[in-house]
Amino acid sequence: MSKRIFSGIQPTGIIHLGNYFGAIYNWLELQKEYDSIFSIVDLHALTVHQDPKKLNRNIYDLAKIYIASGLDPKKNIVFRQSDVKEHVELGWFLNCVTPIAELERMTQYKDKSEQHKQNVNSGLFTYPCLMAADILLYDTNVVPVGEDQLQHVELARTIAKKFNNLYGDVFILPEGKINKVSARLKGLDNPEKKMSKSATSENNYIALSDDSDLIRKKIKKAVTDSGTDIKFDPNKRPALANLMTIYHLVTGKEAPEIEKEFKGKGYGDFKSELAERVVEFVEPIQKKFNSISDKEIDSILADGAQRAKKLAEKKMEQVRKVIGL
Ligand code: AQP
Repeated sequence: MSKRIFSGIQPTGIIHLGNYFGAIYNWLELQKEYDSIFSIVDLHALTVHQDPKKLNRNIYDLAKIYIASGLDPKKNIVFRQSDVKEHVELGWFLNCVTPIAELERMTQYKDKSEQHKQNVNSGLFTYPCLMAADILLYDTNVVPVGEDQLQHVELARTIAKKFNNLYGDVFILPEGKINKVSARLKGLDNPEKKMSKSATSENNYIALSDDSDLIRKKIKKAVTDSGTDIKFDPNKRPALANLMTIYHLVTGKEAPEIEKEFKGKGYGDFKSELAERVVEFVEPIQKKFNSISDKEIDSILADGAQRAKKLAEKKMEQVRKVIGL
């Protein structure tokens, strides 16, 4: 039996290059080898207030991005988290075995409660239990994520161990998997921090939906370090290294080749070229995105939900039984 992967993205409106290269890009390779489940994790999105109409639209758009990027909804399960109620049920059971101290250690909780001071809700705090449920519900072996989510996957593993110790061998212990090159793309306006959709300025990220002019504008505005030549040095020149990583991801060229290509040239030339390569990279995805109808998405998500539910129901029967319910 091939091993299983599970991963998801929140439908919060923007999918940036960090999400794409940290997650989807890796899924495209992994789907060839693994039994794969890709979710639109809409329940997670609710930890920050969402406009209901926009949320609904964002769910469709994220599904379109999955398909436009090349995920195969026939071979894999592509579904919406809220269509399978077992996630919430298992999430509750896992809440009841997860020590508060473990949740308090989560850096994302610390960061987000700082960012959303007016809405530090308990969902934000227990988010990792729901994420553990997403993963454990499907006997997942491997969870491909960006670096920021690795801590949550490790916690899912800890929770699974804790549950197994209490109730017997119910859950497979999942492992996180990151792509070292793209696990943490940095903000274009701040190379000290990850590229983030909740950044205060939209110049922080390039969204997959950005048009060519906006991409050019954002890359032109991207901060650079001191120095003028094009040299890959993440420690001394993190901003340039981040831009060179993006160049590598969209062209496949390695750093020495990029350095050679821009020998004798400066930041301006490099940035113009990078902008064109990024535009070229996102255009086919945007084209495919625009060709997919909401009706097609309805049918993909209905099929995915049915297949995911089958697996989830079976697992939950086992879980309820060992718990004594
Ligand atoms: N900057 C990043 N570089 C590489 N991977 C990243 N991911 C997120 N940011 C980067 C990965 O994208 C996947 C989906 O993430 P999510 O929808 O759960 O959102 P997130 O992790 O909370 O990060 P975002 O998208 O930037 O949102 P905010 O601003 O809310 O933190 C995950 O695999 C994630 O690791």
